[in-house]
Amino acid sequence: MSRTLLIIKPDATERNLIGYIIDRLERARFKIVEMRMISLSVQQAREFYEIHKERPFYESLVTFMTSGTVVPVVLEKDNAIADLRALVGATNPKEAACGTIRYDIGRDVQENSVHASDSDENATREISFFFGT
Ligand code: 3AN
Repeated sequence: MSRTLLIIKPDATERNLIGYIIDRLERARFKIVEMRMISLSVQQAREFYEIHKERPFYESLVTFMTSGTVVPVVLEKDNAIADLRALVGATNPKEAACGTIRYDIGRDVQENSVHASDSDENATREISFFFGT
């Protein structure tokens, strides 16, 4: 079993899609291990996305991620990181495969409804960022 982190982003919480996303995760056999509803401060959002700080979309991403409620969720499953990335789909919903969460509900490349850890190292860092474990 391995663990990964998903975040339900403000564009999805605003459209009342928390239950829908959790249902998709459970149907795909992810176990919900921990979950919270929070508002990120600008400082927290900057720190979380520090890896992107030189990218042109960084400030806009921070503004978006602090614009509403977010729901970080720790998930457990065999092959959790790769399986969650597959379920979530490509960054740009217009390029995401049919049947992925971003294909179904993502708005655009920034407001793409969910975040998913992309490596073991980042999953550990991101879980610890929100849950300190
Ligand atoms: P992913 O979330 O698919 O791993 P990353 O890590 O490249 O994608 O980007 C992190 C987040 O930054 C994305 N989920 C998205 O919200 C935002 N983002 C990525 N590329 C762009 C872009 N070209 N314009 C605006 N926002 C972007």
